[in-house]
Amino acid sequence: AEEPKTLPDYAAWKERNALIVHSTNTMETRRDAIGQGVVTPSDRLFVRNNLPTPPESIVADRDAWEVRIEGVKNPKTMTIGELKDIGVTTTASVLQCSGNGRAFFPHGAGGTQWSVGAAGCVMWTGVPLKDVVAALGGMADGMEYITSTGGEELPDGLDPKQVTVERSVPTRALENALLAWEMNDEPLPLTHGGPLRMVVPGFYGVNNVKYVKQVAFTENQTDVKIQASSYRIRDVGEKGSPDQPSMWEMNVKSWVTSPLETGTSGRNMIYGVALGGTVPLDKVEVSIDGGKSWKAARFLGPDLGPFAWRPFVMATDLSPGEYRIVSKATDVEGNSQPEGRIDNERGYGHNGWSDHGVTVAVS
Ligand code: MSS
Repeated sequence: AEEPKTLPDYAAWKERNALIVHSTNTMETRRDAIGQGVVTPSDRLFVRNNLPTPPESIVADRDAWEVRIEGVKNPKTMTIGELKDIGVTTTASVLQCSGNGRAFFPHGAGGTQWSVGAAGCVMWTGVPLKDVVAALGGMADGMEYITSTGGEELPDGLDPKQVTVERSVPTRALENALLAWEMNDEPLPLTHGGPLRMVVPGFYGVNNVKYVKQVAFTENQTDVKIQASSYRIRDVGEKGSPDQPSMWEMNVKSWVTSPLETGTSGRNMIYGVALGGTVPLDKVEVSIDGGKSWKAARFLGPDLGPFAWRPFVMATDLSPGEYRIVSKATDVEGNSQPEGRIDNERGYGHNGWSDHGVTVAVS
């Protein structure tokens, strides 16, 4: 199908030329629009919605938005205004869809055919979730998960269990999680979950629940479909089920952003971005011969912490010819990107360096 010329209304403020529009609910950043900065400009950030976006009216009076906090000693419904009195922090973290890189799976994994652009690095501002928990007397006994519920109105006639966006993450995520009302120094756009969003640094996109209306500490994971059977890693052909790994912490990953197709002989700067998920990065290496030999790249710009991505650059002299340029990131625990992909039914979590490379013709 041909790409629509215009953006859907709820995302009309975005930079059309920076995006590949897959559908009304899915847009990714073009590889050539990722740029060399640490923070992804909001108007270039990808979008992924499982349901129609709520109406603009929910961001009319932001401080009045209510979120129910359950599974603490003193459960309470709180407004954003009240949350703002508890505390505030800013965290840079990568937002990346679980299916980023799905287009590279040869078995035709179902779902949006994301290439590399279902990811961006964002500055989130909000209250640390652990401060909210402390203000409400601490977590209730025996709780193992943080379960966040999205505030979408459900389309008529659909079974809530099938469509509600509700995600559980293990309570180890409490250390860094925040309830965010700002993104990149501006009020959180409705498109990205305004007025309030659960942000779980280092965890895949789906866990960062938008327009969050309830945060519950729970003994078990929610049994809604998006948790129980979707976003589960399993072999090709298998159905999803709760015993399979859920898309929680992101893995170490990188990709080249420039040059992409053609280059001119002589000095070339090879740019890209790398992320470590929840583990800080140690290094990025770049190869111009498809992985036969590697050279260290240099990180660019400030280090905004373990959850941010790091742009990198490597200078190299190229003579006319064709080059397969690939990058490979390694974190401080020694985890490196694998060469290949790990085939799985829905094409999740792809961080193989080979598929993410680019072929550049230099003249
Ligand atoms: N939330 C809500 N509420 N809803 C929906 O749909 N989605 C997910 C997250 N959250 C949702 C939510 C996903 S899936 C993702 S990626 C993300 O989000 C995205 O974001 P943005 O802002 O970009 O749109 Mo995959 O893993």
